Parts: sequence; structure tokens; C-alpha cells
Amino acid sequence: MKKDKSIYYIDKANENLPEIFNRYIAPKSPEKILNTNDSIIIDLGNHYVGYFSFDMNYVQFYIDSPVKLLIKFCETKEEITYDFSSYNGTLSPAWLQEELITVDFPGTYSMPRRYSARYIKITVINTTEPLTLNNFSFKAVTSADVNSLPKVDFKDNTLQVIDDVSIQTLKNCMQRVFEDGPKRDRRLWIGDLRLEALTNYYTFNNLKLVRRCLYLFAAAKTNEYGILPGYIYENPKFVSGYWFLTDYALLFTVALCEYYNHSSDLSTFNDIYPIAKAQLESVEKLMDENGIISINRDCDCFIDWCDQLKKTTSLQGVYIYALNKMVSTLKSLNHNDYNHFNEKLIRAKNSTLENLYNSCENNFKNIYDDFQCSVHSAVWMILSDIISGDNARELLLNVLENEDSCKPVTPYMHHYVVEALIKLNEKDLAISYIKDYWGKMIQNGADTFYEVFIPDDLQASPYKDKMINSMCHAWSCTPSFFLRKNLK
Ligand code: RAM
Repeated sequence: MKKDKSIYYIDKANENLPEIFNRYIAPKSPEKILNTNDSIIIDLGNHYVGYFSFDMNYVQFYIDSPVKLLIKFCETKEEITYDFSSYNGTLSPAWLQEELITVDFPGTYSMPRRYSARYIKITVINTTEPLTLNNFSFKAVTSADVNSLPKVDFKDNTLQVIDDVSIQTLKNCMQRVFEDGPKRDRRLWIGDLRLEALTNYYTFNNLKLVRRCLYLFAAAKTNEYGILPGYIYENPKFVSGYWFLTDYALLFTVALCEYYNHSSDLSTFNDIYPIAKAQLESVEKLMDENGIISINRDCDCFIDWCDQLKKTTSLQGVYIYALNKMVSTLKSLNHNDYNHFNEKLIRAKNSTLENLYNSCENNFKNIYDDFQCSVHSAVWMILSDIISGDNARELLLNVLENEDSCKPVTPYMHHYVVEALIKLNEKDLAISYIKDYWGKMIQNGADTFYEVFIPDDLQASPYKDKMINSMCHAWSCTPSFFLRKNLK
């Protein structure tokens, strides 16, 4: 029965395969005769995702042996100088975008793989005669229709540029699915999907792509607790992911509710609702006697790439946040399950207040999180309405300023800080937060926003080597969502 249902969901996802738009970029050809060890750098003028081709020709004498070229695709200028052979990170070096190719004959050479780059460096490793390289062409691909993008005049140059870079980031991640990063991992993750979908609603508004992604997750194999995997693969065929993240599973229900609220597509909502409902109910198996969700190896939790972070309070916040979204969506639908979920919401709020909140000190230092103070827990407690008004404002400003509190690492977590500021009606603070954090990436030369950015530690990487970081990463595109929705 379950198997048939998952085939049904995959079929629905494939009915929603997006149209891919192509744009040909023809960067200038440096007029240079090249010999062994010479190299050239091609600048595409902006960050794009796509396919590269070029012409190779001999100058005077036909080249009587094959030519070896090393071709490196770089998302940033800094990457041009990296020596990939010294890479020592925890993820596979095969993600690093560099190819050693052999060109047998003069003429056009088209590289089969899709790349994510602004700069392309070509080094001649071996040639027996001088040669030229020119007629460069980069076929940029995306499922974002640029003609559907509403133009907005922010009357503020910094915000205008932040919006442009956010949109370039989102556009380059919009492919057959909402990818997390077009260099790496090139796949669909729930946490990224939720933020990309939100930003998409206020920019390209490609509903078909959101629908496709929701169906793909609906088809996924849940773990023994009934939790969805954090990611799926879909190319060349659907394969369910292997890492189960409770916060991401809960955000799936958020993404479905938001999709319905934005599109009014009731048939998709009804189709996928059983999966979303199961997420909210499955986490109950992870609750202790106080009603607090526990984290274990089989049901992990992401929240942020922050090693020292204790995550129980934040996860509890994500749970209540998801319940809240579900309850208000069911209410608007006059749905039979409204009372069922509303009761769970009331219970969850009470147990959270009782067990995680220190009302005397107005903070969430609790035994579950080893009395740790973090921006993460404050933000998720605000977003889930556990605290509000002056208490919430005081706590948030305190944890942001406090030197000892655990701070966000990824633009993903910074998104939720801004969301909390807006919820507290601190619009000016939200704008300066965006200008400060995302603006610094632009000062650092970003054409697209990064996977990880810590202004005081530019070499930071969750994978122990910055070379593997994705420098165009979907979850960082949300300034356009805030600016276009709340902060115009
Ligand atoms: C990384 C990616 C992705 C994120 C997961 C948790 O592999 O950066 O965007 O969702 O981690």
C-alpha cells in the first residue's frame, strides 16, 4: 500500500518537472598564444550555473599529440588561488570543480558536466605546439523565469544590491529541484526548500517547482519513528535520503502549509497532508515524560552548523512553530483535525514553559541544554510564541550581544534571527541586521550568498576545509523575501 502511494507521489513530482531556461554567456577571449604551463582566466561577469564549451586551435603547426588541459571552475575570485591537491576536508574532494581533460583534435570541445562558477581557469598541462583557446560559451541554466520577476525599487543602494545578489543566488539554485547549492550538494533538502520556496513566492513565483519538491519528499522512505529524511536524490531517479533530521521533518509541514496559504492549491495540500500530519505525530514518540522532544542518532537535529550548540530548546521551538502553522492553516480550512492539533499545541506550549523557560531570569538556560545560552534557543522560543513582547525583545538583544552566548554560523540560522526581529516588530533592527550580515558578504566580493559566513572567521567551514564550502547556497537567499514582503 505504502509502496503504491510512493509511486503515486513520484509520478506527481514528475508531472511537475520544470521548464529549464537557457542563456548563453560569451565571455571575451583573451588573445593569447599558449604553450605548456601557460594559463588563462575567463570571467563570466557574474555567477552562473551551466555548461562550458570552447574552441582549441593550433597556431602554425598542427599539434601532433593530444593536448592536456586543466580546467578549474571557481565560484569566487579567492578560489582561483586554491590548490585543490592540498584539500583536507571531511567531504569528498570529487566535489571540487576541476577537470584534467585530453583534447585530441582542434575544434569545439563541450564539457559534459554542469558547473557553478563566475571564473574559469584553464592551464595548458601539455602541448607539443603553441595553441589558442577562444570562442568560449557558457550555457547558463535555471528553472527561474527572469521575466516573471517583479522589479522593486528599494530607494536604498545597499538593499538593492542585497536583493540582486539574493535573487542571483536563488535563481542559480533553481534547477530540476530547489537545490541547496549548485556546486554542492546539488540536491533537495527540506530546510533549504522551505526558505527557497518562501523567497520564490515573492520573486519568480514558480509554483510548479515547489509542488514538485513537496511531492518528492512525500514519496520518501521514513525511518522507524516515521520521520522523513532531511534530503532526497531525484536524478537520474528518485532515491530516498539516509540522514533523518527531526527539525527538517517538522519544517516539511511548515513548507506544505505555506505553499497552500500562498497558492490556494487545495488538491496538492490534501494529497500531501497525511505525510505532514504524520511528521507532527511521529515526533511524539521522541518525547520524554515532560513532553520535551529528545534527539538521538536515528532522529538527529540540524538547527545550525555549530558544533557546541545544544539543540533541545531550539528543536522544541521548531515543533511548536510547525504546530502553529498547521493549526492556523487547518482553521482557515475549517478542517476536522483542527481541534486535534490545537490541543497538541496547547500541551506543547505548557510543557515548554514549565521545563525549558527560566521565568525569574527570563532566559532558556535549562538542564536539557546544559544551561547553555544561545541565540538559537531564544530565536526559536520567540518564533514559537513561547515568549513575546518586552521579555522576548530583552532576551533576543541580550543573547545577540552577550559574548558568551552561542551565535549563528550559517545564513540559514541568521534568517531565523531576522524572522524573530520582524515578529517583534523591530523592522529597523531587521534591516540593519540584513545590511550588516549579508552586506558584509557583498563587501567580501560575493556575487551570490554563501553556505557559511562568519565575519570574524572567513575560513570557517563545517567540513574542515573552506575549499569545499558552497559559495552560492540557497538558504542564504532570504533577504529578498524579507525585503519584498516585510521591509519595503
Ligand atoms: C549541508 C547543506 C544543506 C543543509 C544540510 C543540513 O549538507 O549545506 O544546505 O541543509 O547540510
